[in-house]
Amino acid sequence: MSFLGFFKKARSAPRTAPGTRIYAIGDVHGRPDLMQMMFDAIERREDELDEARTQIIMIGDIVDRGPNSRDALQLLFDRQRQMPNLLTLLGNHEEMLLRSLRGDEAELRGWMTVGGAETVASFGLEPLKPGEDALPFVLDLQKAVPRDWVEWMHAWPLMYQSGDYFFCHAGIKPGVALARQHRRDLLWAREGFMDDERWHGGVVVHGHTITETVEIRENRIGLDTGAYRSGVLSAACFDGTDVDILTVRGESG
Ligand SMILES: [Mn+2]
Repeated sequence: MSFLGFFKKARSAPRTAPGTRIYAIGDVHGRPDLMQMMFDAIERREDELDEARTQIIMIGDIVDRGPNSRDALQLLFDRQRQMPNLLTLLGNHEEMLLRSLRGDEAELRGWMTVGGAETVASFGLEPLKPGEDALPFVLDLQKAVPRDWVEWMHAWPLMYQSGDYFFCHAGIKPGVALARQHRRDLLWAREGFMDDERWHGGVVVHGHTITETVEIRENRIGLDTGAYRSGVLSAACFDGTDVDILTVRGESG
């Protein structure tokens, strides 16, 4: 065994920051029913445990594709007020929503084709049709989405770190230090990341790319089980060196 190989093997098991338990929840995509089920499942587990040291992280992509993004945001917004230990990371779909709200027409037209149409419908709007004038639509959208929700979403961070775990929506660019990752990679990474086997300096916990079950590798953990169409929302609980998987099941989309 090479010297380097020895060190690779000998690296101790990844762990959370001392005394911290973290639940990370995968892409919700317009399924408040499943989000509610997951909060209930976590609460049942936490009943006899110390809530003060528990952090809950939504991995991003609360909106789009699924049937009820408006109610998903409402549920999360209300929860956030009761739970200071709930943190939502920005997903690429929130990025598209926020850019569309600012009047970026190219972004808006692209967003309509990747799940944004379902989101605007959940806010009571007709999706923008190709060739239709974008400006009146943007003004309607700005009226439909509550201003305090927009400010709240603008404040969602791109990443969160605890001990050896690095949480972000999509992934990272391998070969670049975790602290130096670009916004675009954190929100959109897929090719070049999913199959990379290098150690990234932390275990990257992410959503964004759908897998049938939670995918646990040495250097990354994928949580997106395609809730909007599978009816399966997944989460992982990290506590010291322990990792547990939680899933809730509802109707498939
Ligand atoms: Mn997603």
